[in-house]
Amino acid sequence: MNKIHYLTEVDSTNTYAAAHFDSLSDGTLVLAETQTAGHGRLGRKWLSPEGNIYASFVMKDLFGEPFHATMAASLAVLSVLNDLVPGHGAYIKWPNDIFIGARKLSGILCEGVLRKGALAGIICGIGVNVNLPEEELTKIGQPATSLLAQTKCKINLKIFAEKLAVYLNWYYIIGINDRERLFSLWKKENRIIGERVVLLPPHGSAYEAFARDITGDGKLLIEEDDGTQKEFACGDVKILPGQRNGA
Ligand code: BT5
Repeated sequence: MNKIHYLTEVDSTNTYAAAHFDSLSDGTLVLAETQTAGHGRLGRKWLSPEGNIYASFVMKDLFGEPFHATMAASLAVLSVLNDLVPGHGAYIKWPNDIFIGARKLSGILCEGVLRKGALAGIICGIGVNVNLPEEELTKIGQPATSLLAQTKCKINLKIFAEKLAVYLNWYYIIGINDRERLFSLWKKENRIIGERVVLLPPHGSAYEAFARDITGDGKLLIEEDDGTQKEFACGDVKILPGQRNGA
């Protein structure tokens, strides 16, 4: 039986789940109708009006790095889309996004919970734009989309959330038992290998390179124009359309 903890309004489901980590059982999904302080990476804001999914999944089994939790969450969102939105065309965009075309549909933020200075668990935050109308999407600072904008159909959020809880637990179990399998399932759904990309490190300026591979610990292997290969561990990536090079 999957556990869903329903909230109406909250500051952030991630903040709530971290604050209640000890009393929430492993595999619980905290779900809110709206967030007043939804956040992304590096303190960025996550726009959180009613009509979307704002959820945080509690993982107490430390089966890998926080990045493995992101993998499980991305695959769970894609599985829900496969069930509810035939022909959705969504894909994973390294490191933590789900896109349709060049627009962001969903973002994932996994945060560690510390106890006595050691990692005790991971809170896996998931935002999905489900029934957000076009006029709300324009308030987001980058190209974004929703399932409503894509299909012109409203989706029942309760059904979405229930399926999400099932698939999160499913990929969590896969991760606990077979991390390699989780990684290969996740890697297959990425659409970045062979693409020309702009890399934006958290500190420093943007530069272009080709994305060549994703390493087993979730880093992007890039090739610069002089042929040097290196790992890109964190930051933002933009795929440049029409410049694929499979070499
Ligand atoms: C993310 O951050 O993509 C992770 C977002 C995680 C949100 C969930 S909601 C439930 C849980 N509780 C939280 O407080 N957070 C998690 P990042 O890669 O840093 O992207 C943030 C950027 O996405 C923003 O700067 C905007 O440009 C854009 N953005 C904000 N709201 C958006 C939305 N609703 N849809 C699409 N893009 C959005």
